[in-house]
Amino acid sequence: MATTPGAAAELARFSIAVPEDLLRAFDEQIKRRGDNANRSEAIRDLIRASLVEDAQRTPDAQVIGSLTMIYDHHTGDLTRRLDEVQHDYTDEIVSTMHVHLDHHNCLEILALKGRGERVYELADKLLGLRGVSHGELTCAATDSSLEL
Ligand code: NI
Repeated sequence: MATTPGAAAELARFSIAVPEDLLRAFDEQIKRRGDNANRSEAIRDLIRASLVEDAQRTPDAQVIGSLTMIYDHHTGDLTRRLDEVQHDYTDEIVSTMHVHLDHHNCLEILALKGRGERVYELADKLLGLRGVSHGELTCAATDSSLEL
């Protein structure tokens, strides 16, 4: 690929390892988005979206939300590590639900309430564990939005 003339920033190149079926599904999604779409642009969009999401965090507010995770419980010592992290956030984790989806996959939903900084830290730690294939933190309200 040629470098973009007049680009605001130098382009850095990196390579990533992705399971083939995941890459195939991603390419199909890119194709649906039109002629100008390509992997690099699609990944840049994902990075920007992730940074925007981070920028919207409210570390000083009390937040109320849920964390959803799907993971393969056979992955290394994942279940022990998930447990270990959660035991450090007993003030923030109000309730948990665990569903055994199939032979491999577990769905776990945590109801969370606490200072944003702690809630985001917990979500980052859990979603960053190897073997957690899907995950999303949803902050439904803050203490001040509850009064609106
Ligand atoms: Ni399970």
